[in-house]
Amino acid sequence: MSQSGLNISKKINYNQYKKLVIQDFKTIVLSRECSIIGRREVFLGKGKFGIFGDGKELPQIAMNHFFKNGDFRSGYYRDQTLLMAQGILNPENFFAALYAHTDLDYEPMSGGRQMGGHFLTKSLNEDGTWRDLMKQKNHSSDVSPTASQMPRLVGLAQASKVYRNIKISKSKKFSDNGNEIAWGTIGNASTSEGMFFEAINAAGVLQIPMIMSVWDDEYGISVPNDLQTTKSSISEVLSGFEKTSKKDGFEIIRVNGWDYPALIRAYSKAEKIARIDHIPVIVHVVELTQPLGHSSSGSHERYKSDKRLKWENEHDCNLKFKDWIISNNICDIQTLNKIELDAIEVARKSKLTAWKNYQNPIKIELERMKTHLKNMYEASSDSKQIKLAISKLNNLSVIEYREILSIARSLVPLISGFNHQTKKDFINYIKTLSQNLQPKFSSKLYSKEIKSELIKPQYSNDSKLVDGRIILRDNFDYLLSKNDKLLIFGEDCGKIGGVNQGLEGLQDKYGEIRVSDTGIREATIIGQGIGMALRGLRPIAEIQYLDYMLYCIQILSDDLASLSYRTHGQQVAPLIIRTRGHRLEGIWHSGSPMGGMINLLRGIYLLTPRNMTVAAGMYNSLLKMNQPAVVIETLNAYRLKERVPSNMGVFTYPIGEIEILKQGGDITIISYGATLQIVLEASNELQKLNINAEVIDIQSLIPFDLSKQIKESIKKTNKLLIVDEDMPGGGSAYILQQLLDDQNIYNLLDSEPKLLSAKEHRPAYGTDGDYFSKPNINDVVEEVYQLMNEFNPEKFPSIF
Ligand SMILES: Cc1ncc(C[n+]2csc(CCOP(=O)(O)OP(=O)(O)O)c2C)c(N)n1
Ligand SMILES: [Mg+2]
Repeated sequence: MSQSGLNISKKINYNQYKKLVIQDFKTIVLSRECSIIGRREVFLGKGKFGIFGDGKELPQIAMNHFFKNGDFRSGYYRDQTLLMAQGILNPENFFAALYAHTDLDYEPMSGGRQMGGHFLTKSLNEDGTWRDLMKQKNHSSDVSPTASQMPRLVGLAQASKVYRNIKISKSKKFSDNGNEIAWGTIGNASTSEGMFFEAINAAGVLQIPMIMSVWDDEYGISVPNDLQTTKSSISEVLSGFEKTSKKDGFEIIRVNGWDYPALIRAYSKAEKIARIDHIPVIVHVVELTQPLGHSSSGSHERYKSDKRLKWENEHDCNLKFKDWIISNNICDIQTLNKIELDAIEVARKSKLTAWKNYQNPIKIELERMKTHLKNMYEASSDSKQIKLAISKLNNLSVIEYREILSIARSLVPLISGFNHQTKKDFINYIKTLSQNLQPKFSSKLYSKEIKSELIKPQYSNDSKLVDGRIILRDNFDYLLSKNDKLLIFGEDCGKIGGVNQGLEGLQDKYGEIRVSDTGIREATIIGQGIGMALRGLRPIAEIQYLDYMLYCIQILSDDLASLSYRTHGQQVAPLIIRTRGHRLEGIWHSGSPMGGMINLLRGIYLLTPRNMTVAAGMYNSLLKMNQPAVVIETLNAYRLKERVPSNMGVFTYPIGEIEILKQGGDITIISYGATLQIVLEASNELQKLNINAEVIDIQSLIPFDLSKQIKESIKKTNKLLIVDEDMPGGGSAYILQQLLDDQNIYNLLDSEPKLLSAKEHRPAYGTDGDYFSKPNINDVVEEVYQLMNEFNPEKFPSIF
């Protein structure tokens, strides 16, 4: 049927149509009421910050009619109406998020970890197995940094193309022949970000089913469109991406955000094109407003003219929808007014219930704490401080765990002289409460751990010595043959099989979907990986060189690294990032920005295999887990000779375990990646000087030495040198911190722990540039010798 353009997939009669329109009206007014009350709650101090979907309700309710089970959204903080329409977010959940309720039963999006307006749906069951994503509408977990939803959107849409074009076993939970759409939403101003343009270009090249809606309210906080976008119009700017009869591209639709029938027509058209033909679509939704301003911080009256504010009042999409319903005789004004009043009541009650649910467990702890204090007060002769603490607890204006614990913990040192069973109970209570609460804020940084095992590479008597890259290639070949969900892609990965030939011939063997070339666009290469991993595939995304990780470090950090944590483990993207690094030549080709990666990528494993057999073993281990990881292959090892294992694809290296490469009793030298070769050579030199060094390959920076084996070595040698080609205070500082904090090595050392790293600048070009920029054999030998000299000058007299 086509009532005023409403053209949803099922045929319906006029009465059903009217019902549907009225239901839409109910949803948008309820959503609006939640925003209004939410903003007030923040002003009352009950929430820290509020950002809401007011002014964007109508396009979302229209979009909802075409959003099917199996589809995915990758959007931003304005999308509450869509989730409400889909029954995924109710007003109580909405307010629970505003209060940061830590219980997932009440705040199912992130258990209070994300600020409100950041949504998701569960992709995993409690036991870590996949839910049936085809039986639900899916929302990939929102992030705050503007446009960071874009890279992942490309991957979510690309997954449909993969599922349509190749046969994949056990894929029923993820796709029905690739008919799923990835729905993107973004604010007009956020389209100024580079990632937006990168993602649009990638989607146009890939021709994938993505519908990109731009909610255009003409502002990005206070900055108007003429300062954001050329020609002040993103659809005009993007017109070069439009498809023609001869060339693939985007369908571009422009529509007013207050015009319900036009919106329905726009999304109906967009859906068909994207779902059936896999043509990407941009829907530029213009003439939207922000009735409550950008967020709870500040008001838009500060930067919008009276004329603009008047225009916004008149073009409020909810108001225009109401007018349209009345003028088309779909419903009378009294009924609509009643719906609005009911919405206010529902929102108000939901707010009260959500607040009560949030406060109840805290109040229980408050009472328990008071009881402990009371018991101590009664047992103590000098009880002034306890009395003061009780009075503070009695007079709290806000009841939160912080206040309760902080008052109690501040009291502890003040009553150090008081010894009584009641005090022991009090201290135990503080400990138990803290232990119970901490995981609510700190758990699930990493995916559920599956302990990896060591299946040693086996070698036949006649096993050949080959270039390391052959081992990688043959291992990938085996993996691709056994795991039909595995895809490998990146710059130069397809046709030529990788810049170091680790994928040689594999595109010919497995086709252009499974082993593919991409454009030079690191952020969306990662986005392809994240999105496809969220839809059940096993992507390996290649970043050509370690130095270029900087181009995608933001998305790795903000999206992938935080995914398990921010979703409370309800979503995972087991993406493997393959890259190569250490010790090439020059400023942009031999950096080892490990410190930066270690600090920015917590949540992602960071692995540094010293050769290609270890690298292959790590890939084999990772593919058994659900944990994202970066594997840095050692650049100068592709052409070093390694023996060919007979159990290719099967052998594994345990993740987070060190390997002792040389036994010794005088000093422990630890390193990883390319510097290991230098350390090994240096240890041979040291042997000639009667110094027997134990050389340890860390192999895995995150996680770090899970079995705490380095400590055992230091117990024996009592001396430590860390060799790292990162800058001073980078990777080496992290390694020492791990050893001090987690392995308690301080008391085991007979002398100061030494850190040998590169110079502070990026490495200079050429052989001499390398020698003078990064630690070399002489540096290692001299550093160790000096340490031995300080320890035993008689045996090791000064050499300088
Ligand atoms: C990378 C980054 N820079 C700045 C911000 C702060 N910020 C949050 S929202 C916003 C404006 C976004 O405007 P727009 O994309 O038009 O969306 P709207 O809020 O108007 O719906 C800004 C600057 C951010 N979240 N991320
Ligand atoms: Mg805007």
